[in-house]
Amino acid sequence: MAPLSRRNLLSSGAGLVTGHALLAHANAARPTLAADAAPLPPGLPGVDYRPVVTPDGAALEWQLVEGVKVFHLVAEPVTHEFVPGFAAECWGYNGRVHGPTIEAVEGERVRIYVTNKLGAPTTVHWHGVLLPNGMDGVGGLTQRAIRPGETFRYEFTLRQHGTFMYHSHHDEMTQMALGLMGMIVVHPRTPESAPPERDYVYMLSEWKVVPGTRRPDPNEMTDFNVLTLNARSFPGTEALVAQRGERVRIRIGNLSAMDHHPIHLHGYNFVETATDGGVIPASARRPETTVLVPVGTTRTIEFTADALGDWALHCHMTHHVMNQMGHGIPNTVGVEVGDLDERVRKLLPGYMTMGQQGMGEMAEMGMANPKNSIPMLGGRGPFDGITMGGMFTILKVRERLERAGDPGWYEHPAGEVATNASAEELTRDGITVEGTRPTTGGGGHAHGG
Ligand SMILES: [Cu+2]
Repeated sequence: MAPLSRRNLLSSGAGLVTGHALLAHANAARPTLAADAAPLPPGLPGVDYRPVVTPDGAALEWQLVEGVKVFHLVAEPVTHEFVPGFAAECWGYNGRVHGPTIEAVEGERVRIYVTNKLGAPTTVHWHGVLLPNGMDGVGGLTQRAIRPGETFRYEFTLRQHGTFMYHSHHDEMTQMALGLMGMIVVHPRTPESAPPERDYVYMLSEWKVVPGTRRPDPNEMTDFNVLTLNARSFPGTEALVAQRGERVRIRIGNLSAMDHHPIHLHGYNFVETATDGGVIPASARRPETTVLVPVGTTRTIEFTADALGDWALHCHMTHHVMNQMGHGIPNTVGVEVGDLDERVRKLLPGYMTMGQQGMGEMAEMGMANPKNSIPMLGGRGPFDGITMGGMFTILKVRERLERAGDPGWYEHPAGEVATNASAEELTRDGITVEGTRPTTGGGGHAHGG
């Protein structure tokens, strides 16, 4: 049986097939590998699709061999940097954490070799991809595990389009905690509409790396302290960019061990257009400002970049926008420490009680960090310290992007930045403020672009 496509239906003289029959066809028994071997010609970038961008990541290279797109994944140990100054000994693919994005086109045949250069057996599961059972990559269930030093071949015809994932399906708890995962994007053979100008893809994940150590701890179940977008934490995350008026698509997969992530975009309403189960029918789409990405799923959102500025894009779980946060600590909010610091310093030089007014002050203090760790809170913004880290990045929309890469900070039109109210303004509007002193206006930070 050939892959389902309008072209096949028409050319096989089945043009009279009704929608009902079409569904029956799609739900027919999964073809075997041999029966599924009549693919469409391979799709080419720039001709059949516009490639996606994986911020802080890369695409997996391929070559054409007799009409088949051939990929090669190498599972191996990788020293990975989450943020400059903070790295860990992880497991990844082809020298990267996470693995490079596999990009292909509906209807084509792919052959993916997997070489195991780890010290442990592994497999690769193609999450969401409809394929013959024996290609599903579940260790013990659909194949024996790939032993260290072995190379296995996976081969199937892509019978759908959408956003999927790949990951180890052997000793999942350990191997996924160490980073063995990546994204898969399958472009439609005949798109319903013009592809968006910007097409980004993200993998969400979470790690436990005790400050001062270099090995993610796979035994952690709840207290993750490194939350990542494409395996990077803010301020190490690359910004997204768009020009005004462009259509933007963001595909988000989540293979965190234990958490779902509500990803929130500032400044926009967007529409959720697809899951890893397929395209959401137009009648079922709804406007959103936050998309919940449960673990083990992908969600795709789209919007038009019509608002200029630097817009935050982040997980809305507040502990997921902290870096290396420790949670087993006493609550010091509101504590009056008196001469405690002075007394403790006799025993521990440099000691400081922190957090009496929350964590924000720590972003400003510039305290020394333990070796191989990062401050809990963000980085410098154009006005102040940004008190968010972890699963946080910035969408930068500009009238015109002169060159590739980060365009710098947004230059706001005059008078369009919130700033301290002047005494004249307060008087004009009848606002009385007891016990504080209004400063004169113009307290906004003048910043360069
Ligand atoms: Cu989260």
